[in-house]
Amino acid sequence: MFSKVLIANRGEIAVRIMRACEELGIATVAVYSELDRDAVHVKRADEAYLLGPGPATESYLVIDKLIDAVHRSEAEAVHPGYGFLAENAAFVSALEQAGITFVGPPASAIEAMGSKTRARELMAKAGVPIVPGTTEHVVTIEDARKVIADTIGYPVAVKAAGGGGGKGFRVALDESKLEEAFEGAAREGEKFFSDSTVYLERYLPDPRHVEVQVLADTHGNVIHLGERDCSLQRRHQKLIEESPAPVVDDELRARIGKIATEAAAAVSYTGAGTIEGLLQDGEYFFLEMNTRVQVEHCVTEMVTGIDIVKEGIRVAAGEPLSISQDEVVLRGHSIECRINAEDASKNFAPAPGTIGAYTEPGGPGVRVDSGVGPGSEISPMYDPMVAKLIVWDVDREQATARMLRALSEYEIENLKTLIPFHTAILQTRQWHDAETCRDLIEDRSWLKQLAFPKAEKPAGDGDGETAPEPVEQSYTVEVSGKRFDVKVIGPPPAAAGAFNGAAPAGSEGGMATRRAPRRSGRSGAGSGGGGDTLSSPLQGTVLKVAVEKGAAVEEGALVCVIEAMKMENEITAHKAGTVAELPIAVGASVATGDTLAVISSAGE
Ligand code: MV4
Repeated sequence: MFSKVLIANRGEIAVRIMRACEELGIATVAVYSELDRDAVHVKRADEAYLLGPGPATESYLVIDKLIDAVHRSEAEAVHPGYGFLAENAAFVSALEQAGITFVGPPASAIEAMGSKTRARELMAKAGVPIVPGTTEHVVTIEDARKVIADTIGYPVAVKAAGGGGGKGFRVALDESKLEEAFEGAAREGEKFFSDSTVYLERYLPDPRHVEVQVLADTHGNVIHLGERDCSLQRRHQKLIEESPAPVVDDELRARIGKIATEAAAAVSYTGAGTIEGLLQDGEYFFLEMNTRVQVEHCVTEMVTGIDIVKEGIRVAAGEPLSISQDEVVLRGHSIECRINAEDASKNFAPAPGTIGAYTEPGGPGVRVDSGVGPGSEISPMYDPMVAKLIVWDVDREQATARMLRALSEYEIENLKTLIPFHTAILQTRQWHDAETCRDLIEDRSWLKQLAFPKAEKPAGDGDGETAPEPVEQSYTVEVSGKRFDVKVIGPPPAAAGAFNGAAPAGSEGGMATRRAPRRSGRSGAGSGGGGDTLSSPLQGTVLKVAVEKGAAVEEGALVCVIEAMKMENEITAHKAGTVAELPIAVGASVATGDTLAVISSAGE
């Protein structure tokens, strides 16, 4: 087994991996960006190394900097988590060349599954059922018309070959919509993956997203841990996941489990991976393989009792899996809600900010995987998912009740999160009946049920002001990019800001915590507060302006689309009225807090 592992990630997944390492007796090494100096994952690790400035392209995505941190820390292996470099074959090859073990599959398996057309071809050859369509690129629209006419038929899904997770995915219901779909998918493929090639699939009208967890070792063992249902998505972002899938019985589970292990074996897979597929009328079709540990792995852990992250580390160290297929038993039901810093009532706009008071739920059957705590800053620069709330109970109905109880216990002050959204969704009839939720989120009927957020406490609640004078003070210092915690014994410094402004480590310990000033002018229930100004919740580029100056808008109407972090964010009117000012144009850059529009109420 390894003695030291570097975790090339941040947030909740970095903490999750560190927990597994600690249980295996492995020392942990964190890496961090300048924005993450005080992040939970950094404090948690045994050692930490600075990578660079905030943008991931200057920190978490820089292969050379990561390899340098591995050498300096003398870690033997790197765990990539999900996102960032987790599915980057070039990273895995670079580690291989440097003699560092990658906790994950071989580069060849990542590459094989990275190209969706290649994956479809390989799977078809291995006898794995794929969604009917092409296994080769469709170069021109004329070619597309011909294949559709000859074999696939309408409606058709046009997907980018470099895609996955819904990026570069368009649907053409009939021939008149084909050109738009074809060009849209190609454009998105070029933008996100520098690959404009597309392929075609029959569009399944109302499938369930069912994925199978697999584990494989280097001794030829490939097993599956049952399935997860991730049908509740918004624009291809999963929001709620559960295991087992409500519509999968033992017979179907054995069938899709066999499909999944055969798919993994076909690419000589090792480690933890997921076969994503669509289930329609009892038929299962391979969609793609995710060659990493996924966000939603926790629900499988809850119903199987198997620690997927630990198994992945064991396999990377050359050990055999600790369980065989016969020993995998599903028990009860587990649900996961993603706790994102997003405002569901504003079209899921990112809602970065600084957390005030913070209390995680507890009690029987409740698990929280988080990467934040009181005072944590949620930057618009990274993934908005700050935590996952996972519950287990004996069946789906009781797990739902337990989740609602846990959501009500979760207190995250000063930050808009999806907690009210989850609370509303889990009380709908559609959730109760385990419907596919196809239109549930888009039709916004759940909006009516959104609970009003608790009113903010008045500022200046005196935290720390009367704290006794400490005689022992901890600081964090960085020496040549390596992080050290130091203890200074003596009278406290006169003001914060000593040591180049480093914040006292463990500031829970009595000293005043530096809290960001509470935002004023945002009173009441938080739905815009009655002001006319619609401010940008994020930094980005205006892609589209959907209203004109002088126009009347309804509350919730689309005002503009802002691209940030390669995501398109719809910004909607916070109130009904007339667009009095509109100081934005397509292509313009906007900063967080900039005025996008001024909407004056009718009659003003
Ligand atoms: C599909 C599909 C229908 N037909 N492919 C792709 C990425 C993943 N986020 C879902 N994707 C879909 N691919 C074909 N050929 C429908 C979806 C889909 C979906 C499927 C199940 C449950 C919810 C879904 C939400 C959006 C899209």
